[in-house]
Amino acid sequence: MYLGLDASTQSLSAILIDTAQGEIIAEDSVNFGAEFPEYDSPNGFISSAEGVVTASPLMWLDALDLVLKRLCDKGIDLSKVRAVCGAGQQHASVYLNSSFDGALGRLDATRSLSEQLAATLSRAQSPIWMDSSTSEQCQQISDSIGSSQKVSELTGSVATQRFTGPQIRKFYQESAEAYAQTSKIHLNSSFLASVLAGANAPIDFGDGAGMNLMDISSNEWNSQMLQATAPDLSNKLPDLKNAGTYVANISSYFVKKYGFSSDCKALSWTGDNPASLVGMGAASAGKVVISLGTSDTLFAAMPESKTDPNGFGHVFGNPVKGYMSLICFANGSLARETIKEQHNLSWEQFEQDALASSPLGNQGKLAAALFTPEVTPRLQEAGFQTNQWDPQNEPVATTLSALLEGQFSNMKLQSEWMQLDITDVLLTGGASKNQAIAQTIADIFQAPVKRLEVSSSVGLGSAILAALSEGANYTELVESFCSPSPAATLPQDGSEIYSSHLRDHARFLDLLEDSLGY
Ligand code: XUL
Repeated sequence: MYLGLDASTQSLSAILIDTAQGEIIAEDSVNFGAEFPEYDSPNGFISSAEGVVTASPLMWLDALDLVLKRLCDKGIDLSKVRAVCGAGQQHASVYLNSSFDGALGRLDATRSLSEQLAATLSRAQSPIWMDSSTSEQCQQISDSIGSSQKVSELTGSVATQRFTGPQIRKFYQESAEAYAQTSKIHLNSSFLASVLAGANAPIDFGDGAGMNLMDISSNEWNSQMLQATAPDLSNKLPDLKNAGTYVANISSYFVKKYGFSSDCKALSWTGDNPASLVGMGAASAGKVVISLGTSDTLFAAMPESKTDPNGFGHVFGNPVKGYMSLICFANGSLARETIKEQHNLSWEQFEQDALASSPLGNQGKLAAALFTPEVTPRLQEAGFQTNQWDPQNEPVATTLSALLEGQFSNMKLQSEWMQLDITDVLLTGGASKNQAIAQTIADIFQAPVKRLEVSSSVGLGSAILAALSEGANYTELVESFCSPSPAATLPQDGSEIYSSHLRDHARFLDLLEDSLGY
């Protein structure tokens, strides 16, 4: 059996697979906001002034303890787990002092992880991917390297606000002393992998590429980028290795507390999007995935590294082979939820109203949901922006249509640099069950939309990486675990409407960029 963990923005989930039987044995999930009100993070993070968004690494540790306890309480025998792998929300960084290594080796199973590791943090909160407070640092890094184009050539992305390098630079500039006392900077993924292994785990090429620090062609830390970011950084970063690399046998804390075998292997983790690529069976080129989570993302495997000329898209390492392209939209599920709440709708009503809404193209009524600063394209937080129509004077269905068509028209437009030949769209993430969303995507991308049988492609991808580390065959695992459900949502016959709609939407976004761009 193999255990995959998914440490995302709002929850930590576990999935246990049996590769011999081709079966999922158990799944469980711990929601941070619901389980840990003491962290004051109802959606898994704390936003403060000036775009600063952080989360507590101790909350992630409490969730790790709780999700494993829940599996045990369900009667799952964790001694059968041969290897554990995982994936974390990308870009989030954890800052640790010199006591971290020793504390990892002495974890006492009668106490909690958070209690024992609290004193090892040199920074109480972790900046996460939703943070948009580092534009100055991005500019400084680009200037120091020469241009944003050069940064993109070196690292696969222009200097990007939510990426880890600019965050590290800001920490160094604002808290030089705490930075000096930091002996290790982990990502969410490598931090949790280290805790499981009881020793520092490497960062993988998928998550490493989301830092603006890794050379995308050699998969090594790039000395120019490290220098442009902060002093002495090479001594503070873990090694870079492939996801699923053996780190150590699982720490005795987990053996004693949750009954893992002392032979169970703790592996290096990856980021949630690279793991999702694996779990969707899309790690070989040819399939495009849309993941609907706190952020919406679109990604696809890419044999060779190709960068986005507009500077919004990214190239990450693909944990199975080669590269993946990705674009991320910050106004994903939380934006849909905001509109749903504003209109007092249940998700069923949201779905029905949006499905029964006005004709394709929404009669030219366009919108962009900007409930948090958007990263693709870069637009300030400005609420529900429309092309001069007032949602108050329209039926709710018009607003819902404008919301969904706006989100996915933007996604289609911003994915053009990838030059994807889209035959099918594979949908995953919490909102993928929503039929109105699937229909909108099918119409805008003019392609059939398919869903995976399993709900968490990130956890599944991690469990698959664990199985691959023991020599399993990816194609066979994809056949057993990643078959899309037979039913597809087909596009309605609206290709002409949508090509003119997309042109209108592109013009609308240009205007928004003039007034709200940052
Ligand atoms: C990707 C990104 C988000 C996070 C969400 O670049 O920032 O999709 O990975 O967890």
